Amino acid sequence: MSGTRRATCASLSFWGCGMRLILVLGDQLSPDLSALREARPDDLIVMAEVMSEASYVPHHPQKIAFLFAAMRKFADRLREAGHRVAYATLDDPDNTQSIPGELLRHAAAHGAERVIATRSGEWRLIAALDDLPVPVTQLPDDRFICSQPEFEAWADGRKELRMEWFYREMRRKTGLLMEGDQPMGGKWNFDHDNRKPAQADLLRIPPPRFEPDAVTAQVLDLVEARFPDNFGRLRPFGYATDRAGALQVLAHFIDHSLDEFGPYQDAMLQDDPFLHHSILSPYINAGLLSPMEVCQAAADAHAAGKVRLNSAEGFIRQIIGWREYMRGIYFLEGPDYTARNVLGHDRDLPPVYWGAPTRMNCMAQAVGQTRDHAYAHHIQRLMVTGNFALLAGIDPAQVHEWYLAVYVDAYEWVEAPNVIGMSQFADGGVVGSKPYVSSGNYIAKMSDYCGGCAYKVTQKTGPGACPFNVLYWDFMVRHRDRFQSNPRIGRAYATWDRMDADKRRQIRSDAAAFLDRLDAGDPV
Ligand code: FAD
Ligand code: DLZ
Ligand code: SF4
Repeated sequence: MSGTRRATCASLSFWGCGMRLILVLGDQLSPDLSALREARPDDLIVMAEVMSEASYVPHHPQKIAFLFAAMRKFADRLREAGHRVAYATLDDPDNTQSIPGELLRHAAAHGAERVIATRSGEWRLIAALDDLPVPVTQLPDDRFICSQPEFEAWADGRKELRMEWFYREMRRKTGLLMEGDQPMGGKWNFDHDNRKPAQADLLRIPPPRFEPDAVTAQVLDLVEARFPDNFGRLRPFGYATDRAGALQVLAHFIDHSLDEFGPYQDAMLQDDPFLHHSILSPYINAGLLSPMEVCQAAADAHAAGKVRLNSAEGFIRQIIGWREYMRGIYFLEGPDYTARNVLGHDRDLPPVYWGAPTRMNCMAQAVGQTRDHAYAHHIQRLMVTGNFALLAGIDPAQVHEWYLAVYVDAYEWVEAPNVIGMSQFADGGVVGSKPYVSSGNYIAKMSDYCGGCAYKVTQKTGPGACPFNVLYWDFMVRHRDRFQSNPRIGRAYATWDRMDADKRRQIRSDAAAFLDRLDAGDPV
């Protein structure tokens, strides 16, 4: 090495002068990734499509295709920017089919002295990299608004963590929708203006779909051949797979859907999977869009008078509030979080989650669109499939694996707090102060599903009664000790206690009969 080179190298980094491997994972497709910011011209960037990542849960084929296509295009952009990139396709004969294996293969081939990575969004990969027999530096993932030390400092000493307080900190930190130190419009949260059911006959412009180009078409053939049995339809595939496409989805959302997002964000409609939702989570989570640019676009649209405040605020809260909060909780709570099960639920996930025919129209709608698009919106995930799993007492670890597998935006850092915490209350109240459970009433109010259902939502007992009606009370009674003093749902027990004793017996026996059918694998 020349004297000049040695001097340059010493001034560039304290990690030595030898060649390093820079790891870029499938959900780290951001040019300003912390690991990429460290890249020197002679470093080798390693990207790999590997079976270990593609099969640790049975991912939806569209999720695998989206990531592989986006990874291939991102690798091309890195090469165009002058980087050296070693990219292994899934069918490359030299591919060792795991991230550690690929790093070791390239370390041996190139004599690399160190691996530089951005910390993964899943504990298992962080541990796998820590265990590598070559030195590894795992840098913080700073594509978030709140760093982990900042979240931990915020959480430190609080008796309970609540998103709403955290969210206010993030509003102050980002300055989004702020007037000085006060929230725009005089309130932090405009949810009381939201939560309206949607009308089926209104014209809604669906999100843009993208015809597969040559790269995506090749990936689709690969995924079709290698993952033929995974739950979910691969085609038609319409996700964007690069930043330019993701920016188009963002612009389309801001122009056509954001204004109505607030009022209708909790609504559900038959055969309308997207309503006014943004469908931006796959792109933000994979790194094609940054959370701040998405929120800034929403705030700018409000400032330009194109979007009402309750919609801009509601949307921004989901991202700088919930999304950041969930990530903070995942890393705060540690690797055992996904094994939590405070309610002791142990029923197997029933076949209806994998598309078995069902007479429950709400479940058929939510699971059907999950199969078709690898997508369901928040209320379907929470109040249909999540609510049903919780009421039926399904093992939260199996519920967690299902959500991690079937959604195009699912990575453990965001999926687990939503499922184990918010949806299944398996963490005992770390994420939310009450379980999100409801009878069929909520679904009837927020959707048009019940009209087309074989069950009757107004019927409380008997063979035709909506299963959510009997399961709701069964759940409440089974967990009375835990919830009767909960200020947010404890009052329900007064209603139960006032009910006629025969009706209570009937509800419990209907619930038991329904759960027996579920366990037997009978259609429900
Ligand atoms: P929109 O409704 O348009 O919302 C805008 C954005 O806000 C989203 O793109 C997302 O980035 C963010 N957001 C909204 N709610 C949440 C939330 N609770 N947590 C984190 N971010 C949020 N989101 C994921 O990104 N990955 C998951 O694996 C995931 N699993 C979930 C599982 C359950 C049981 C529940 C109840 C929610 C889950 N969510 C998950 C949150 C939410 O459902 C999705 O972010 C949202 O449906 C994505 O669709 P969208 O982009 O159209 O969102
Ligand atoms: C989800 C996923 C899949 C299906 N395949 C790959 C892959 O082949 N290579 C890769 O680098 N990443 C993949 N990913 C994303 C990782 O699983 C993700 O980085 C971790 O789950 C951490 O969020
Ligand atoms: Fe779902 Fe019950 Fe309505 Fe049927 S009646 S769609 S099961 S809530």
